[in-house]
Amino acid sequence: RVQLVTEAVLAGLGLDVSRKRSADSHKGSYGHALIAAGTQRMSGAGLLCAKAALRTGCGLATWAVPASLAPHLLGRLPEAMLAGIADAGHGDWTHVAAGAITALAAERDALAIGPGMGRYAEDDQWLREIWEGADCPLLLDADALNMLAEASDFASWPRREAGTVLTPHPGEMARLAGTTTAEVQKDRIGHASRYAAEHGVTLVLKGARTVIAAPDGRVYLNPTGNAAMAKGGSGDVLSGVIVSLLAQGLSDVQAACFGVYLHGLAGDRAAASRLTDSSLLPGDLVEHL
Ligand code: NPW
Ligand code: AMP
Ligand code: MG
Repeated sequence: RVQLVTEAVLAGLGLDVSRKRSADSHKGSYGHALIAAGTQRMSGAGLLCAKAALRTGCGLATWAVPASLAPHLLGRLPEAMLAGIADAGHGDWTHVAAGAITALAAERDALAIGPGMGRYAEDDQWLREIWEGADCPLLLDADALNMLAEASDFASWPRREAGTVLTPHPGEMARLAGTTTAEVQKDRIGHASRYAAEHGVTLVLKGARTVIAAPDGRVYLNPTGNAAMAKGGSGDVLSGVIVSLLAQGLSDVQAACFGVYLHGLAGDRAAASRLTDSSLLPGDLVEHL
């Protein structure tokens, strides 16, 4: 049965959406998110993701980038910690050791990987090392999904104990499922729910009326959001929102449903604050979280 995401449904998932921070809480009470995202060419994706994570309430965020890119990002997001990971000197993720990411993840509460990472040949085993090595909840988006789509042995990867959330747009879903964007759009619920059940992940199929499919067969449709959000960077913001909720201790299904709902609501409020729905920037979504 397909359910529309409402505040009542979120409450049914065990979420208190009007929860306040308790007066004696501190940054350690709200989790530490790790965001491995961005390259020379697409540092904005990492910036949007990390900023959205902090705006969604995690207590700490570390933004991991290839080391040679780090000096160019100093001061861009002062609230986030910047972790430069040894690279080949070009500001991209080639030659960045997967073990360096899992080592950072071991000290943190959730990991998002993929936005603005770029695509490299034969990198699916690199992703597998992270899939198996990171024992915190994991969110895969954008180029991490493209890596996953290259992994012919994905069916034999071990099930992760901590939650796993995948956030493909229809183009990325088509690559994962080995089909076309048009076929995905013809049966969005079918594609999302089959993939989630087959691979034991929570799958968020983005686009107007985002579908959230849980590994146990539950399916949700999100009513918030609008076409003003159809601009490069909106998805990078969503990854930050969801990883922040995972770091705060929400389960994969809770974080996916609440995150998609909040992201769309921020988009609705941001769009209402503009004169036209053409002028919205994904950065505005972050300010309306
Ligand atoms: P078509 O053409 O319809 O078959 P890609 P990307 C489809 C980073 N970014 N409904 C559509 O396919 C990302 O994080 C960095 C239907 C479209 O042509 C990634 O790392 C930014 N179809 C990287 O760029 C800002 C839809 O997918 C194709 C659809 C590449 O990501 C931008 C494009 O997908 C960007 O976020 C929908 N709702 N949505 C930055 N400022 O740093 C997508 N499609 O080839 O995977 O490229 O999504 O731009
Ligand atoms: P991405 O393609 O990765 O940048 O993700 C785009 C984000 O914007 C996803 O969260 C989509 O659900 C959202 N989005 C894009 N277009 C629309 C739309 N027409 N209605 C609602 N949400 C949208
Ligand atoms: Mg995207």
